[in-house]
Amino acid sequence: MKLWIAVILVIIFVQADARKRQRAAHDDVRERHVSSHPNQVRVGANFEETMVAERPRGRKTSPARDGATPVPRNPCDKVRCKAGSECSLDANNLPNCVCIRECPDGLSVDDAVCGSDNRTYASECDLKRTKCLGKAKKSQRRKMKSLKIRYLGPCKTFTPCRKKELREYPNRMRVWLKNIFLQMYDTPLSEGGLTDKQRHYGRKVYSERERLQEFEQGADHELMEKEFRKFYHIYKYPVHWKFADLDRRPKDKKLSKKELGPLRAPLIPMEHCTKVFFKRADKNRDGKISLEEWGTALGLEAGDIDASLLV
Ligand SMILES: [Ca+2]
Repeated sequence: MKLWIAVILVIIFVQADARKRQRAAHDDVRERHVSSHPNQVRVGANFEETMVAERPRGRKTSPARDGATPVPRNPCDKVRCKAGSECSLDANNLPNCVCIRECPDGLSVDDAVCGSDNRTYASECDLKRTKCLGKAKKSQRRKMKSLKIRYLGPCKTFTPCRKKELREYPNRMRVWLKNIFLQMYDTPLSEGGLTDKQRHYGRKVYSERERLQEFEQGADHELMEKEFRKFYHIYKYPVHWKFADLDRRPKDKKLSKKELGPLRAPLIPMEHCTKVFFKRADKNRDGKISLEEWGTALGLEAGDIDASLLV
């Protein structure tokens, strides 16, 4: 009897051991199958679920955090379109530059610009969009190619520039340049402020700022002239700084009409002598303002016009 009990116990043990080995072998095979596809994490029974859980291999998608579906990168992200156009995806999901479909609305009169065609546009975007659409039409292409911003604000009729006003113009311009320079001095470089070199060259303008008189619109010309003579060497640097700031493409110590654009655009509606001033400044009539012409028009002595200050 005891012998039979012993035999039965041995059989049960052997069967249990065999089942255990079988399970272990099966798990091992499953594990090896999964690990042979290192980019796959099994999360479900069907193919779709497995693919969703696939780890990102490249940088085509944003990483899936918290198990969320990765967001594919927009093909337009790295496309830069010309002014007046924007990137759009075609039927094949390929990026294309097309004319801006809609400019922001609900703008104020301050956003309006006057175009070189003497038409008022609701915004800079509106002008550039019109130019883009016009260039696409053969009949308008030529005309539209030259369309640009003449000045900021709605188009208006200017009274003629009188001789006296033109004579006083450099004084107002110098004060304006000095004020912009001081504003930039306090602005961080990351927000368009000055470089260390520019701050170094203009440190005297900044340290003496409290001594410089502020002039309201319509200030007496004689007073402004007197102030300029008294602080001549302070006013000298902002004149050079602005020239260097505008002289960008190409950096050739000459200001083309295009380079002068960012200065003229806000100045023209405020100062109706701006156009005549720049025309007169161009002594040799080559359509560009050299550093000498710029400095002379703004009242600097020939010996004080210094290219080494163009930083
Ligand atoms: Ca230039």
